[in-house]
Amino acid sequence: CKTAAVKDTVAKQNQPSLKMNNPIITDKYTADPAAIVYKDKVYLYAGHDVPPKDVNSYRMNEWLVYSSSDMVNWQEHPVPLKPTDFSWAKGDAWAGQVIEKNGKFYWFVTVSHGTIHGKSIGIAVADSPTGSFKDALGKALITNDMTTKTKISWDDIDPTVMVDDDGQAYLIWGNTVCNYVKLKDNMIEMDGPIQTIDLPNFTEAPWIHKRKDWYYLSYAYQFPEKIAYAMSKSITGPWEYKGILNEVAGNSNTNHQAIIEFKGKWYFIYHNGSIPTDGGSFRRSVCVDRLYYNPDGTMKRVVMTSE
Ligand code: FUB
Repeated sequence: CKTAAVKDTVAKQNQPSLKMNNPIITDKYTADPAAIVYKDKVYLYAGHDVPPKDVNSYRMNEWLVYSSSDMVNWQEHPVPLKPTDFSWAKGDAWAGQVIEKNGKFYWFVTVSHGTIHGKSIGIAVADSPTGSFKDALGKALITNDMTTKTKISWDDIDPTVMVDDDGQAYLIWGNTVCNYVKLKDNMIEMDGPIQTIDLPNFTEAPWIHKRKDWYYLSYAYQFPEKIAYAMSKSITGPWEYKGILNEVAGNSNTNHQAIIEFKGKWYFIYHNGSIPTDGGSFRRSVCVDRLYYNPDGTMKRVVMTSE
């Protein structure tokens, strides 16, 4: 069969493969992974899916943090942040990303705003990658009334952040429309107008990373979500679409990726709904698989451990 042959070819290209024991966390449902490498460890941040039995909608009341020295054994740390740590928010621990700058850890997160319609992006800060994190700004950085292009309540979600080689920080986020804005040196204020990036079938979950002299902008594509990506020589574009990086991950309509290099290897961190009994779109689980590049800098399609 043609599909099997293609999969076999991709698997061979991606050798040697590592047994990752996916999903990597099985005692809790974890979603929307983000990760950073700091001092020989990986810190993994995730939302905690906790819908009551028979409820099929997002219920996420806190974020979780784990660390690992080998990408296989993960240590859970105390809960580092909750939406209730933002006095202006009313709940919903949706996706975010932590970035380190000058010894401070800034966590850009999605929450529901208490008084402004829809989702907002807030920032928490800590002196350690495991927290505890505190509201850095005392208000939301991005609110739905700043970007009302699609009129949906969840169009300002899923922040990803990068500090470019010249020290300029950028925030990228969105659902349906992908937005970006420069950040001031203090990391907690915008520095210029909000602009948009045109990406085919952009749904949500942008993740920015750099390897050699290429910038990569991966994102959730269509729905149910695959992960696709574009490449550019500049973080401000122009972006060239490069195709699908990851197929729909088992039993979950959403996918959400983080891409990191750790000890010379690249990893694709994502979620699926693969825990037997009640795993699914609202009870998700973080997984890790290896990521490989082609000589021209494009990324090979990720072979999920479950394939
Ligand atoms: O977990 C809530 C939302 O589902 C995230 O913000 C999206 O990326 C999708 O994973």
